Amino acid sequence: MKKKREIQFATKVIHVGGHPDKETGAIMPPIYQTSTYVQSSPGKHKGYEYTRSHNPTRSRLEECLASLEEAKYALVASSGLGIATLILHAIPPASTILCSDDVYGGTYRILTTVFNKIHNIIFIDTTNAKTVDKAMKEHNPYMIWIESPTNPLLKITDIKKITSLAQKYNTLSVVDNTFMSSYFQKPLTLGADIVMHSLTKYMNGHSDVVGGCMMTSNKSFYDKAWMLQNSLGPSQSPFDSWLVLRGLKTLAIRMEAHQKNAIKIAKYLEKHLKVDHVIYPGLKSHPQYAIAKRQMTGFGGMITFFIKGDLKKSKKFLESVQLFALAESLGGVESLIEHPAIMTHASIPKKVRQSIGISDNLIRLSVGIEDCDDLIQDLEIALKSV
Ligand code: P1T
Repeated sequence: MKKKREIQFATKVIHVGGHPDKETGAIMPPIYQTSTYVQSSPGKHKGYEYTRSHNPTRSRLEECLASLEEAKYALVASSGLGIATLILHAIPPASTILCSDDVYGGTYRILTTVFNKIHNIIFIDTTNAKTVDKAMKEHNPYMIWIESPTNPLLKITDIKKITSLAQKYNTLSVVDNTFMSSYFQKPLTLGADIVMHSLTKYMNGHSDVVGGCMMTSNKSFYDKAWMLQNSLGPSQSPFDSWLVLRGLKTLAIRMEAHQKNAIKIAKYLEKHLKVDHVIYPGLKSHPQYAIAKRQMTGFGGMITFFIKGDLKKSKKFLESVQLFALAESLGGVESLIEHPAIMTHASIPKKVRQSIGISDNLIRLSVGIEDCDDLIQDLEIALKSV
C-alpha cells in the first residue's frame, strides 16, 4: 500500500492540538480556565495537578507548536523574555554565551543586566562565520544565541553554517525565530538545538497576547526548562494559550499576505527620494539575500529603512502616518511603525546602538495585511510632510 502522505504546515496549524472535544464534540477546544484539578486519591490524577505545571489548553498549544518546528517537545511561557529566562537558567552557571550583536533590546537588556551576573556574555557578529569560528576557539562557549533575521537591522546568519560550527565545538545553539515565524524558517531542520519565539508576534498574529515558546528535540534540555518553568513560575494562562491556538490557524495565509505587502512596500521605499536606504531580506540589495533565499521559504513582513535626515525629520514622519500605528511590537495583522533608538532598543547604550547601526534616522515597519495601496498612500503622505 502507498505510504500515507504526512500532513503539511497549513493543515498542521489547524488540526494538530485542534481535535474536537471528546466529551461534547465541540469543534473548538475548551478553555480549561482552572487553577487546579481534582484527585481521586492523594497523588492519583489524570496528568494534571496545578495549572502552573500543566494545563490541557496549553498542552494542546504545545503539541501544535512542536509539530510546526518539527520538534519533539515544546514549552510555552508567559512571554518571549520569559522563555529566554528559562533557556538561560537551564545551562550551568558561569557558562560562556556568544550572542548575535544585533538583537531585540529586551534580549540585550536581560543579557547585560541579569544574566551577565550568572554567565559570561559575548556579543559577536554571527553573520560572519570566521568571527564565530575564532570566538568558539578562543572562548569555548556553552551556548550560541542567534537571532536571524535580527531585530531591527534584519541581519541574516547562515544557520546551517553556524550550527555546524557549534556542533564541532560542542556548543548548544539557540535560534530566536520570532521574525520569520515557523512558517518561513525552521531552524531545527537547519541544525539548531533549540528554537524560540515571542508568541506575541506573528505566531499569535493579532496583538492581543503576550507569550513565548521554545521547541527542541533534546529531551534533557526540555525537562530542565519545564522544571524551571514549574519552579520559577512564568507559565502562560489558559486563555492566552487558547488565543494563540486560535491565531495560529491562519499563520500560513497571514505570513503570505504580510510578505506580499512587504515586498511591494520595500520596492516602493527603495525608489523614494526621501529614503536613504532600505533593508528587507527579499531585496537583492540585502547583503545576505542569497542566504535568506536558501534558508527561508519567504522573506517576512519586517522592513527597516533609513529616512534622509535627522531625528527631527524621523519624528515628523512618525507623527504623520495614520494607518501605520506608532507602537512597539510587530507581527500583528495591523501595520505598525516605530523608532528603534527611542522605543524598542532604548535599553541599548547609545554608543553600542551607534556602533551596530541603530541610528536616529532608522525606522522599522511591521507590515500588516491591509490593502497594500492604502498602506503606500499612508507612507507617501507622511513622507511628503517631511
Ligand atoms: O515581548 P516578548 O514576548 O517578551 O518577546 C521578546 C522578544 C524576543 N525576541 C524578539 C526577536 C523580539 O522581537 C521580542 C520582542 N520584540 C518587541 C516587543 C519589538 O517591538 O521588537
